[in-house]
Amino acid sequence: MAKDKITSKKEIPTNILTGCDATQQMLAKARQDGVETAFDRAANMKACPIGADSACCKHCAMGPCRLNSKDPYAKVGVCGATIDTIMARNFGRNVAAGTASHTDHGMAMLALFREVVEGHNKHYSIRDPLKLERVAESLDIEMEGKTTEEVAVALCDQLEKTYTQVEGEIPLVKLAPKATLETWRKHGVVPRGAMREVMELMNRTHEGVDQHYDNLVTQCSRCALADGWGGSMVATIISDILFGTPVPMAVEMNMGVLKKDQVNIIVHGHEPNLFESMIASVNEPALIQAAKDAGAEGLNLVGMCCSGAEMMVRHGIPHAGNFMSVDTVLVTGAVDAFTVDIQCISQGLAKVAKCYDTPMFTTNPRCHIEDATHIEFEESDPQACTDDIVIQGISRFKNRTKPIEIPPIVNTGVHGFSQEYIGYMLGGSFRGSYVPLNENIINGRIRGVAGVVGCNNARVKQDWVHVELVKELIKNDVLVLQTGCSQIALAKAGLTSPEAAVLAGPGLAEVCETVGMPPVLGIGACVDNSRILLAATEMVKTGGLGDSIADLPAAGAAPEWMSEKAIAIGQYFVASGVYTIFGVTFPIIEETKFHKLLFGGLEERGFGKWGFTPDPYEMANMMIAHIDKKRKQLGIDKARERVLTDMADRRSIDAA
Ligand code: SF4
Ligand code: MSK
Repeated sequence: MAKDKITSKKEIPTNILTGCDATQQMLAKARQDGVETAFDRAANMKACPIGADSACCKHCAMGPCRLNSKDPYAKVGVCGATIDTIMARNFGRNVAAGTASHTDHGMAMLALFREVVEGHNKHYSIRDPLKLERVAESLDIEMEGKTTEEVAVALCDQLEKTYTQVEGEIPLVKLAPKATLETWRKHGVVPRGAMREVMELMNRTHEGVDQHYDNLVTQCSRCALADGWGGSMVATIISDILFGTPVPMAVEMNMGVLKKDQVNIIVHGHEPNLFESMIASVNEPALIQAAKDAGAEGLNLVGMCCSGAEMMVRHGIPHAGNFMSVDTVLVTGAVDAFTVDIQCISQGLAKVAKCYDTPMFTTNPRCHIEDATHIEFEESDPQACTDDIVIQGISRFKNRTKPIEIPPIVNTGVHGFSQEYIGYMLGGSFRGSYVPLNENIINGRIRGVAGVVGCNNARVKQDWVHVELVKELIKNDVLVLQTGCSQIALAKAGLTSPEAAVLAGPGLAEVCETVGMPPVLGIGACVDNSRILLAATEMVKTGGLGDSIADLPAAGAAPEWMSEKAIAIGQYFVASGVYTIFGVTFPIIEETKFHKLLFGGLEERGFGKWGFTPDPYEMANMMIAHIDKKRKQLGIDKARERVLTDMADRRSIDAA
């Protein structure tokens, strides 16, 4: 199902490669400078069609075996593996890798949390004790007579089971709607612990172990749920408790946030603790003075990708761009220190950084890159690393040799709609409630809810699929929740500001204008997709929209996905009951048994299902048709008479 758009060896016009104006300008400069980017490599290296169909197995040394014939059932691997087994095993390894990435991130956050709450690390503290209490209460942790620290230690013990437990159910699944949990129990997919699920999936995808695609998909679901309702959810919870739960704030976005007369420091990756420390470093008076002594106006800290997404929703730190803009931001010549931690740090960045004399720093023991300087980030002395990087950035500023060109584009959006804040925003600041959201869905002003998330991919026009899809959805009164690089695409297109309500359909626009919110709600990084699961859970628990997540008039999409984490996320949304559509390509052959299971069979069992199309308009139609199907099943397909809700009505809804 591969749909490569960029396959020519010719120099492709930059406006075909990206919908981001700043990236276009910098791509043109890169070409003048003779610097190669990921866009060039994608144009000159066609994706392997056999791999794109997932028709290749290299799980043992009798292969690699390629089942590339017109009839996928005409051949089997040397061991006899069928196309369904091979595709399911490949898919399973994607799910295992994606789950491992999120859970390793979450486990690192939990280890820091334990150090803090046990008093061994004084550099961090609990910034959101209310969130701590809320989560502890939801997990039935006894709080009576306990200090905040004692509750935190008890919570830490509970959450650790998410990773290390070998039997039983991970703790956070009890937050899911009862009917959703019952579906999981019925089909044996409630995760025990993430380590166990990843380990078992890796074993079962080994040569000669699990050779039934259906049984493999069951373990894919169990493993992915250990990510969505486990590793990822814990990472978000701990980040909120330690660094604060996001609330909406205006954020500047795009490459114009770089400043020619300042020392520009970029942080790119995924873990918030490095970035938090960098914030402390750029606010050190001695370092600010050092920057001024070097002739700079000051220190300018800027985020990219998901590190940036976390920091803009907590601190309003400016954001320079998403995954496919990271090469080109270096082409500005304005980046004085380029700092990374883990995930989505492409190796090619080191070469581009070198071309512009930008020092690139890796900081995490899990991610070293040849040609980058490694300065290990130690949580026991965090600023040792980040101060050093700032000092080296100042030195690069002082000795700048390359001409600087910064695209003069800055967009402003409002981001930081955590699932808690959505309740406060719609239901009142004293007692958050999803009742008004549900009411507006039931009365038809809001047709349904869509999660549009995920990456950029060098094989499609950057940002274009995200933006066109979301425009179609909001035009049809679908409220859109966003994470990761997708929300950055929409922010650059100006759709995360309240003024974008004019692009929404009349019902959604009315709600947005009443509340003062954008029709597109940016809620965090890609690891924060668990916030969407919890928002969906709140909608179910609030009532009137069915008993399980699968009943909701909702759908999800990752229109420009590229990473294995995206596959894990997609599978945990599908297993949670959500119709989830991917763009670009999907590693599967249509009309095989494995395809029929993923794209239909799972839904018949009470889960969600997968969908695929590279076309944003078709994707919107598929999502809206699904939302309408769910509205019909719920009996809310006939638009209700629209009645303005006054305060008395609001109080009676709240009291219900
Ligand atoms: Fe080929 Fe089977 Fe080995 Fe895969 S496991 S490479 S299909 S022989
Ligand atoms: S950074 S996983 S490209 S969203 Fe999270 Fe962006 Fe996708 Fe990486």
